[in-house]
Amino acid sequence: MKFVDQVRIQVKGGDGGNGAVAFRREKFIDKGGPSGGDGGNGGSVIFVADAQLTTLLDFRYQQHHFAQKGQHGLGSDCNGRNGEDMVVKVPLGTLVFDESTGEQLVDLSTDGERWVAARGGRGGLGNMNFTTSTRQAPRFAQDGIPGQEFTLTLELKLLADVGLIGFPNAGKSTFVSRVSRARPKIADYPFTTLVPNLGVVAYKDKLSFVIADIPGLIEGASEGHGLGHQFLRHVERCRVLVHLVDLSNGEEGRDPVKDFDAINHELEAYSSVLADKPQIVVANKLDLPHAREALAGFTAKMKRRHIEVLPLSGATGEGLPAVLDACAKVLFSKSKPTTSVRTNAPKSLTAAAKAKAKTNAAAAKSTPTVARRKPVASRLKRKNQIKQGVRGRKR
Ligand SMILES: Nc1nc2c(ncn2[C@@H]2O[C@H](COP(=O)(O)OP(=O)(O)OP(=O)(O)O)[C@@H](O)[C@H]2O)c(=O)[nH]1
Ligand SMILES: [Mg+2]
Repeated sequence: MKFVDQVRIQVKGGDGGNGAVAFRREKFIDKGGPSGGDGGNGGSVIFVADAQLTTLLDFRYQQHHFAQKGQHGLGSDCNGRNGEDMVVKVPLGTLVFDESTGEQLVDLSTDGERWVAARGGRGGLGNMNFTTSTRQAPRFAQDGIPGQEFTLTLELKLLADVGLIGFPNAGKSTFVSRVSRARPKIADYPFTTLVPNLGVVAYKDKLSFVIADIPGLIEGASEGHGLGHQFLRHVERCRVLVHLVDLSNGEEGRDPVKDFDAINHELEAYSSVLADKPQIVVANKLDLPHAREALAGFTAKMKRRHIEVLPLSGATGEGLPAVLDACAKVLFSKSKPTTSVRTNAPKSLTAAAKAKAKTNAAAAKSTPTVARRKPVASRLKRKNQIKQGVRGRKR
């Protein structure tokens, strides 16, 4: 299935129905009085967070979401029917932004959470509401109010507890397939994983957590190399990162410490929030003899930085329980994480990368509160007119 994590859509609440101008006419009832009913209210567009959805793909094909209009008022004191609300399901972790201002309006991060994206307009009053002692036959009624209309940008940031990071081919997808029932594609060429995958890990004592496998990072990802670092947004909300380092790379002349630093450099370039997350450093592919030989050297170098290294072989499963325990310790224990946490910040960030990181960090820190839209002047004017009395169509 195609993975889409950013879309632009238009939402509109239904217009309120107009009030009716009508008079009672019956045999032997002369001048029966006004009997125009009220218009029905327009339906609203309501977003509901749904844990079953994982992509915004549907919104690529359906970009306009218009709720039903209210029915106009009728004669014989009959009110118009209200328009039905339109319920739009969005994946858990969807952020909604106002397209014109760029303001974050809501963060739908709880299953079943509802948010009214565009309110429907109120129906107008029929002429039967406007009789007074001196105005017994009002020949006017109120118009319905138009529904709200907005252009919104939806952005998906998957909600996972643990994020997997590392170079391509580090064994991230293999790890996810070993610890969960997720079956991502695994192959011995870089960039096998093109979109994020989620897996649910059933840990001990009925505890479980969600793990996210994202496409591999390479040096210069923040400048767009490889698949870039756009997928890092999906591990931005994780509480702990598992950093897989492929120790078998030494055969190709690569230094695992340099690999480790390169990935952290990319995290730093993306956002300081991400770079400061607790990291569990895992040395992978230890079933291979040259990887096992490299372990002692890598562990010693990391120890000098006060970073603990957990040995693992994703292929044989050796060391898996210890990695899961380390994740669970951060996720479920109230005490501060004691697992290996990166302590050395990379030094040589370019000025552009620093500026980018700053903006990303600010965006990540922004509180996900429901912001209220500022009323538009024309809408306020219309509201006041209605409050003050009748703004009707003379008929
Ligand atoms: N020997 C050995 N091979 C492994 C191990 N883990 C993964 N591999 C192999 O390494 C290759 C890459 O594994 P993936 O799990 O696809 O790596 P990835 O990090 O998801 O790679 P991308 O999706 O490209 O970023 C595959 O051929 C795996 O079979 C391991 O522990 N030992
Ligand atoms: Mg993969």
